[in-house]
Amino acid sequence: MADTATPPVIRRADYTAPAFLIDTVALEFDLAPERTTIRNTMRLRRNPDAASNAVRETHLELMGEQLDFVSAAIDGKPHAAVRVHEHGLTVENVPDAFELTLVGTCNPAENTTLSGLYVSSGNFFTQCEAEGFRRITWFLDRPDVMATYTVTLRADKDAYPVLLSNGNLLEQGDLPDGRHFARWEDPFRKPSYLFALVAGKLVALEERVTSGSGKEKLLQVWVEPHDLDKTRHAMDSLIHSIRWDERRFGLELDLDRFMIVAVSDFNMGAMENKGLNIFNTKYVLANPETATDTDFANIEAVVGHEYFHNWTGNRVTCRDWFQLSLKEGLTVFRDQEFSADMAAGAHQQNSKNGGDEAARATKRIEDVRVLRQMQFAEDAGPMAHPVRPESYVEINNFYTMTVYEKGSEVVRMYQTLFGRDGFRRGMDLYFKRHDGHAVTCDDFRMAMADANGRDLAQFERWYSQAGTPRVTVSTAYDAAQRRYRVTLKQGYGESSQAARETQKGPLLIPFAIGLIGADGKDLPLRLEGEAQAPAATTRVLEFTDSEQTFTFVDVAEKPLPSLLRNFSAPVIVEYDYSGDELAFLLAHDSDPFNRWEAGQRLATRELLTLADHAANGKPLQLDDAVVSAFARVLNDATLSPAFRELALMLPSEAYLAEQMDESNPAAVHRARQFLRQRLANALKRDWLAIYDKHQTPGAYQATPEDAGRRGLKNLALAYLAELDDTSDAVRLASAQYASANNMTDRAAALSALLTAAASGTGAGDAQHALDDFYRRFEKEPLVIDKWFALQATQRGTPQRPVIDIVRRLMTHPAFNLKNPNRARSLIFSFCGANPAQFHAEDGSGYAFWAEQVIALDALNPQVAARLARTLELWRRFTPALREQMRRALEKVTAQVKSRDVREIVEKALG
Ligand code: B3K
Ligand code: ZN
Repeated sequence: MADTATPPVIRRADYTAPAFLIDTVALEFDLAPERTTIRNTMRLRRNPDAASNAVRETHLELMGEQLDFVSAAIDGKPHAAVRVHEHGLTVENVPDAFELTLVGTCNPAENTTLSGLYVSSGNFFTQCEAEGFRRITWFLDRPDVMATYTVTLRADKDAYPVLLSNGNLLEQGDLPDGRHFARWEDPFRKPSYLFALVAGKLVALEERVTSGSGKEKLLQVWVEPHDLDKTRHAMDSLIHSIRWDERRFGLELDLDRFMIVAVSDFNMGAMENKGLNIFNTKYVLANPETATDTDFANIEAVVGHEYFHNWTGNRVTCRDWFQLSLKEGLTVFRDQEFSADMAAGAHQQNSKNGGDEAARATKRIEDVRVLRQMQFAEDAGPMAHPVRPESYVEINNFYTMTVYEKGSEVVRMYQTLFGRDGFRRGMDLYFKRHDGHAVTCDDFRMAMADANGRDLAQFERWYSQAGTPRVTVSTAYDAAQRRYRVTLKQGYGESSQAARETQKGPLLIPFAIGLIGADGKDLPLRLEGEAQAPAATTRVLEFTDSEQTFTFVDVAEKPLPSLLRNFSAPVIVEYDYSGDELAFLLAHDSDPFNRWEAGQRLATRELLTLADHAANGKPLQLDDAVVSAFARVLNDATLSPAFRELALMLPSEAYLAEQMDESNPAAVHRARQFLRQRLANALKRDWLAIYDKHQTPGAYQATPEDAGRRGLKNLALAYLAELDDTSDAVRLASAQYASANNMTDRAAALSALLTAAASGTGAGDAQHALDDFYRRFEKEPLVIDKWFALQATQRGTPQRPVIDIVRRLMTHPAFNLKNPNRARSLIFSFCGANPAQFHAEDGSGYAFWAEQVIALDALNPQVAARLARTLELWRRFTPALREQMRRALEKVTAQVKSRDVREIVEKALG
């Protein structure tokens, strides 16, 4: 970790099969916080498929980090020809097939990286993906080496009453000196990154379910005893996930037991270890008092995601880490579909076929929002890479929006091209061919191609091409001929440096389109050469050339095109809509995604003009037509509250800044504030009415319907807090804060009070609520995270900049840099989610950022590298900010030690 030399670059093209294979692994742990001993007995043999030069090697190279060597034996006899080095261990003079026993120790108590074996709240946990197993024992720690594991855990019985590992429990019992043991066996071959153990004082919510084929399964959600009252939702989500995978993909749980364990110190969301998923508490624990609607939805999505990995990732895994999207893109797609089906009522007995399309669309909109805000930005910066990267320095830096979210869009395009049934045929063939193996993205593509009788050679470019494609659309209507020509061109924008460098030729883009008549209804879609128009009024055009024209015939009137319906491909569409046309689409498009999209285009266009004026000191003005277009949606009772909330939510400041020629966070903030205040003041009566109408009296329910009502109601409250006169907002928010029976309403009320306080009124009410919130939830770390985050993302005033508040909170007794959730709640929230304050002209935000990256680098390189990324788009900012950001990056570059952070800052400055 503390290399000073430039770390090596790992390249996809250099892949070679391993020289040896490992068939079985027997691990014995003597767990103790400061010194855990691991005895690892492996059966190895030469790999018949290894390259010929490897066949002659008489030594074995194993990876290992931060381990102390104790002893080695081959076939039970001590073996002296062993050399331990910084990156692992070399065993000389090995036979063709043998049993190797290695004994070593590690120090879990001192392990602040949260990779490998570590201690959290006095309990033991592991995290092995991507390369943490080598911090537990020496191994061929690469995903194409798959073995079956038997694990024996020994520990003090009082301190560690629960001992868990992957698979099935074989036996457990007492040992002398107050110790006990448990022995686990995982019958499935797996790569080392899926190994896990947990030991400590934990309790479980248990449930037994019968799988599709009639086998009984034990499900457990393990938590610390005081959290048992927050496990029901995770358990329900797990049961729904199991049912959904059986129904939609015919995939059953393959173990007798499936465990989820929650831990409060965790680098990411959760981990799909075979049969023993380990989760950040944030994605397990929920009850109405402590968790918001968003938390409930996220828990369902993450529980689903990790469960779905059991087939897409575990049964079929990745040959090497360049193939990461093989499991991640596919599993994100699966969790998105699961959540969409759940929102559409798939879990209810009387669910209609396919469920409610509008509910599915809201989920789609939320996912696309994230993709465009985060992945498009990644693609425009120095970390841009294809879904299947070509090289990396530190693999943990490549668990990215591109690999996950764009990867999911790439998988979704197969379904868009072949339909649900065709996609299912491809999945079935994929498992038939590759179950139990470590494979590549090409293998998945070939399964989709072969199952559907298609040549998908061109589709490969989606995996190898970096950058966000741009599709430029032009149209022409010939009234006399009743023909409508749609011409599509594909290319890359100015900012897409990476794309221009790697350009491989045109992509196969499934481009969904509809045509809308003057009455707002869809027109029939008959393409030239077709005998008649198909029944569907959305068509997926297969756009495969750099430029292509599609001619619709029999078009009775000049249509308005609805382009890229349901966001059928991860591209930017450029088309010169007028403001009136966008308002029309916002009011009428039959594709709910594109209705929302029209509103976003309208708002973005308006906001960018306002930002430009703000940057150049010109007065800000707004066209009333924009306000009335939004007012119509807000008051359209045929639309679900959830949809109206999304439609009235303006594009984020970060997204808008990224659309400017030179990102100017202060100007964007002023522009967005101006529009919010205009919408607040002009629609005050509507907001008040919406607020009243969307109350959810009675017991809290985390249903999509109730969550939608709360979402719209709380959006109304947030707009009311923007009024010139905030007295209504302060009154409503104070009352809501005091009477709330759930965290969604309480946190929204607190946030509205903070907003109102920033404009000068109700500062006392805000402070009172903040103090009350802390006292009330002092014992709930996840809620205290919200308390920090709300303060870090608040608006701030010239007299009270948020950086001062953040610096003060860094010294709060509840702050702890070693806990990733806490670091994220305060530091990441400020640096990543409060652009106007973070990018303060005096550079105070950047100085703070540099300090925190350096401090985290010494504790936890993975978390530090994530924080380091918040400055990567520095070149795109105004000259004054750019210069200060460069200096902060240089300061960090000079001081950091981990290859994680170095890869990020060096690429940024590169
Ligand atoms: N596979 C893990 C992520 C591991 C990240 C390692 N740095 C969780 C997930 O995607 O399901
Ligand atoms: Zn995943």
